[in-house]
Amino acid sequence: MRTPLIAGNWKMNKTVEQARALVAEMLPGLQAVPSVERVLCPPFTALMPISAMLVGTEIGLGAQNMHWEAQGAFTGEISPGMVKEFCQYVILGHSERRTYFGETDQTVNKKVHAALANQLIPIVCVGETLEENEAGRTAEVVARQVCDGLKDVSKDQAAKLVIAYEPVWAIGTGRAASGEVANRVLAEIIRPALAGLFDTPTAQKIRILYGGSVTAANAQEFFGQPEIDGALVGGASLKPAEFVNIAIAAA
Ligand code: G2H
Repeated sequence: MRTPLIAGNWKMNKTVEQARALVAEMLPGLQAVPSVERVLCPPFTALMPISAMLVGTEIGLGAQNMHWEAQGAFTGEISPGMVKEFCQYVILGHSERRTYFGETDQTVNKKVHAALANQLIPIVCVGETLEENEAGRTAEVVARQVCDGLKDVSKDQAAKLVIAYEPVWAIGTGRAASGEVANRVLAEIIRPALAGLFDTPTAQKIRILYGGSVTAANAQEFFGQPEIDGALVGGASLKPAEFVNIAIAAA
C-alpha cells in the first residue's frame, strides 16, 4: 500500500558538469522503473540544471538541507522558497548535519514545519550513533528524534512525510545494518512512535526508508522486509548502474 521510494543523497559531490553527466547516464534506467518513487538529491548548485533535465520525467528532485526562515540576513543559507523553485523533496536532519553543523531535534522540527508549509516533502533522518547503540539506547534516541522532530505536525501533514532510519554507525562505513535489525527498529520503535504522535492509520501511511551503506548487492535484504519502504542511498547513488539496480530491487 505504501509506494516504495528511493532517494539518492549525493552529499557534497559533483560539479554541475559532473552532475549532468551522472543524470544523463542513469536517467533511462531510472525511468524504466515507474512503480518506484525515484528522487535525486544533488548539491544546491546542481539543482537548477538537474531540474531542467528532469522536466517531463517522473523523477523527483530534492535538496539535502535548507533553513526554516523565509528570507533575510542568514548568510550562506537557502530558504524553503528557494528550494521550492526546483524541488519537491528536502532531506532534513541528516546525521552529518547533526554531527558537523549542530542540528538538533528542535532545528529539525522548525525545518519540517517550514518544508510542509511550502509543500515540500521532508525526508526526516533519524538514527543512533555507535556509542548509543552499544549502550542499549537505540529506542530512547530514535523515539526522541521522531517525537521532537515531528512535534506539532498535523495528521494530514504527517501522512506525506518520509522518515529515513539511518543508524550512524552504518553510514558510509560499508557496515550496513542487517535487514532484520533495521526492520525491528522500524516495527518496534519508529512506527509505534508515529502512531503515538498521530494515530495508527496515519503511522501506516508514512513511508520509512533505511539508509546506511545500501548497495545493489544488499538492497534486496532491506526491501524484502515488511516495514522498509525504500532507501536513502549515499555512495551507491553516485554510480549510475548501481543506483538503477537499487531502484529495480525496490520495485
Ligand atoms: C547515509 C547514506 C545516505 P551511504 O548517509 O544518506 O549514505 O549510503 O553512503 O552510507
